[in-house]
Amino acid sequence: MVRHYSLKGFYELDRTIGSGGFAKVKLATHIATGEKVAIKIMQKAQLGSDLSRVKLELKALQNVLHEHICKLYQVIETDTHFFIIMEYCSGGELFDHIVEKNRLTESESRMFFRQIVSAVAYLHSLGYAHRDLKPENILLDKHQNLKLIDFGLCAKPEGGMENPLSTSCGSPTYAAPELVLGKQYLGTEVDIWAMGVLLYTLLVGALPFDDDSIDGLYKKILTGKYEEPPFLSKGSSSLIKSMLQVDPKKRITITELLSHPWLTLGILDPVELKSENVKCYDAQCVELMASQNHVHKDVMWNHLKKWKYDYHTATYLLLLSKKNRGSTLKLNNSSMTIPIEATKEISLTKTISKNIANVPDNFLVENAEKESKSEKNDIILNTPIDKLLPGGSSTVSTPDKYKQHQPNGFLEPNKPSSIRRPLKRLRSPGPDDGSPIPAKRAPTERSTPVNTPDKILSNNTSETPGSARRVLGSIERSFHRVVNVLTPKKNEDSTISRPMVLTGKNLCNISTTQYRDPELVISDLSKALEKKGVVCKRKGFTLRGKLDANVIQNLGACSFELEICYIPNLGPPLPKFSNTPTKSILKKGPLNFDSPVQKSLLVGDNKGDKCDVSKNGPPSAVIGIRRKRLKGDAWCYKKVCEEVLALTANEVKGVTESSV
Ligand code: 6BB
Repeated sequence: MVRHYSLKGFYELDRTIGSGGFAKVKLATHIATGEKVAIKIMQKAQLGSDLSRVKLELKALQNVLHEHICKLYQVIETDTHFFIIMEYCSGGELFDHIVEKNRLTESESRMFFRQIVSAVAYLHSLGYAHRDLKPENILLDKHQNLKLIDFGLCAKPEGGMENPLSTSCGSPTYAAPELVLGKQYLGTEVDIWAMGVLLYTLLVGALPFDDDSIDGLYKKILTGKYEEPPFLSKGSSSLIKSMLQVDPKKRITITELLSHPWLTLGILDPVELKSENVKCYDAQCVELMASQNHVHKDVMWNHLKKWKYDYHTATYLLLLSKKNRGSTLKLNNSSMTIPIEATKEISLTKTISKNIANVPDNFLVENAEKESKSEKNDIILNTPIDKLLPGGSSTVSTPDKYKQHQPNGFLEPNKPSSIRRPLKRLRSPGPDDGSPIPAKRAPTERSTPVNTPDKILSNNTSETPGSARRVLGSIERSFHRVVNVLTPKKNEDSTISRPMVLTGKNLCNISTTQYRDPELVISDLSKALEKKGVVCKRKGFTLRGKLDANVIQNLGACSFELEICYIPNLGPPLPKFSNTPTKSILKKGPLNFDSPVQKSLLVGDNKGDKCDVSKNGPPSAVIGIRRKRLKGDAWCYKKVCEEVLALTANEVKGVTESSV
């Protein structure tokens, strides 16, 4: 475990709560206030051309303040790392929430969608287009408030939102037709289209446009035709239709959206786009901080009002949020304080180009988890926003070496992307849109004929899974939340002789089985997967599998983990072939959670215990299979797992019947 020197005394690092490509997101405690925060940690050496994306995100985050946009607290840059300290959203991804519920009701969708519209309208009013709106980029806090994240693809067109952009970017499944065609487009209009896709996924639990190949997907997007399930109300289907207009000029505008009848139904008020009022003077918070720092309150405020996004900014913003919640305000004396006068201001750009290297190397590495490049020479930089990018411009040209034309007209980097998942984020550099990032690699896909629309709503589950079109195939979007808590320590892996017992709120992304012998589960699972060409590595009671691109349909590569575990306290052991799932996410479809093998899917959050038991497990324990996505696009991965588990279920089911 790496202990980052620059965080020492300021933040207490906890487990990893998310990771994606170049960033690792850790849960941490802000020591002065005791508040939980999320710290996005990036190693500069791994950023490559994505460095400009990080800067773009930082610049945007320092400019925005809205209750439904994940708040930035502090930016720490060292010569090797970026640490971006942000609001902790304990509810995790909206995607997981949809997965958990299969699809949301009209009123819950409305409640969520109003928040999304409010945040996006606010961004548009500041001249930003998000350009990567999708449920994976929307998190939930503990009060069911949505928080938009990931501003790495946002654009602030010079001259305002009326100016067209030309960088094709974002996730293909949420891409508007004009993006697919590689035309110039308006940021506002593509965001509205993506919101249409988003609303559809909330209400239907599936994507409106989906295909196993990119070509097929694009063809569907260009027709603008999607299935309208009968359960959609008139209001919601007409709202979706108004957003999913192929002709961007016929698409509903953000202003019209704010007061759309479906969004105001039962609420009456139009959606508000006002920003949060937290950049104001709060006497109680300023005085508390002044006394902690032994300075006059005016000195304290003079420093705070510069909004340097240093530790003081973080403390102030966190105190304000505590105050808004009605908590007592106090500061922990044991936390590190930074002398206000001594706060350094060093330009990010200068730091990067000069690569400061003369600071003592005093970070600690505690065995295991060694990072490829150590965080040496830490220095906390308090970077004023106007110094983040030269001339304050967000336009950075893309190096030619990353430009590579794709058949679909998008541009992609030459290098394989370790950052993005398959079928994600296609970008082409444009001269005018403030997007510095070259397009991400889309999988090279065979062209497949466009199928007739998938029968997502049909009861026919016999063939290719209608449910593969469902959002809610349940496959472990949320597993990363619990990985550090639940996974046995590394040194236990090879010697572990029995599965772990998962209890309390750890019961997340788990399918229960009818098996009594964990050894049999793991060996049957591994045999079944092997038959399908998925070779798994076994470590203790965990199988780690990797799917190469195109093993299943035309899907991209992804990797996953399946861990055999005991689940106690579920009452008596399940009767043979019992058919009463505790909480089934997949109600139909190939995963067949109603089968004896994968009977129920339990969803919880990431707190709780995990402990060893005697070889046979607790008396009433059920053996479960916990699933975890390691890499891969959410949708793509879900499909892969549905396919894998559907096949596996059948295989293992046979064995189960003869072995239990
Ligand atoms: C953030 C977060 C904040 O996460 C992988 C990438 C804040 C994440 C979080 C969570 C799960 C459980 C509890 C809390 C700012 N930028 C990025 C952030 C990125 C990850 C989201 C999940 N997918 N809280 N959490 F993600």
